[in-house]
Amino acid sequence: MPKQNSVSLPYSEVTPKAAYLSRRDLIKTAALPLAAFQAGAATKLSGYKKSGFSTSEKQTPYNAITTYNNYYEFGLDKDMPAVNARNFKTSPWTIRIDGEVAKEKTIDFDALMKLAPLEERVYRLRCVEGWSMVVPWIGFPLSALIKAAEPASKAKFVQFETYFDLKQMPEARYAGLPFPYIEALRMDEAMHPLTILSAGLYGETMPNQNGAPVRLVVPWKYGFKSVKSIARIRFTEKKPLTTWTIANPREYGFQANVNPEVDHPRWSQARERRIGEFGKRDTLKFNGYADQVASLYGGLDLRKNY
Ligand SMILES: Nc1nc2c(c(=O)[nH]1)N[C@H]1C(S)=C(S)[C@@H](COP(=O)(O)O)O[C@H]1N2
Ligand SMILES: [Mo]
Repeated sequence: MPKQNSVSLPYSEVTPKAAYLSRRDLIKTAALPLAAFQAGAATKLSGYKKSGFSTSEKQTPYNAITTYNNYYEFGLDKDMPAVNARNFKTSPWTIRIDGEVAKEKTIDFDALMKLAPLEERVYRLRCVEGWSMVVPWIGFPLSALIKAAEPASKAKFVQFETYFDLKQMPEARYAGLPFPYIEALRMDEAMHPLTILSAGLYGETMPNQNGAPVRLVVPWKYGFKSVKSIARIRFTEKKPLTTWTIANPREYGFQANVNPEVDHPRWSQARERRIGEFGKRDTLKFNGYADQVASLYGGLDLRKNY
């Protein structure tokens, strides 16, 4: 759907041969119900294992996760995406992979889901607006896709682009943002084992309002980095632009690491409200993932690089 003229390559063409062969057994045991992903409406997923990277904190109820959303292409209010994205067409789906890669290609959703076994990762998600959730995502490390994409040694950044169609997303007109929505990570952030592509939550395929059919999740960064409904992944040598730095560079930096010590210019980032709970709790540096990710930012002044 994203690009009419795109050609879907078979799985074997987007995966280095050795990796393909060694992964075959994994895929057998993963037993993915691929047909489930094509159904459109939320469908049960099975065959995924629980990841040790998960938090044991209380999970935010499904109903809250799926009705309190930021997805500006589908409206500005938190309850609008659930309504306006109801008929969003997410099948068939392809992702274009281009830029500094051995060979530019288009991968379709089924092939993407075969790159690695699915895992459940329960992560905290914190928005720069000051609310947070605990979400049981289903996905796999983005690194699996990056390896399959065979980036050139020149590639230092990965840029993500959301699918955009004004016909399906008429509310986008009022968002005051340039679309398609774009975000980017440094290559080392993108390769980090906590960074995942997610195709579902709470044991079901991804609801449209949460970024169906597949979205990024980077748990130590503010929510806006976690781009939804990915249509394109581009490898670049130079630091790419991002939607929020184009819209307001003073308020939304490229790094966007969750950091209670660095305020947003108009409000504090020290505390947060967990959706569905009363009162506020302290925000943790790197959203509580400092042990795993702080070393990525050694020597970087996080006040300047926010
Ligand atoms: N395409 C797209 N992706 C997006 C957004 C958006 O408006 N458009 N909002 C971001 C913001 S600000 C947040 S906080 C998270 C919210 O994810 P959730 O609705 O699944 O909680 O999605 C991010 N990804
Ligand atoms: Mo956000």
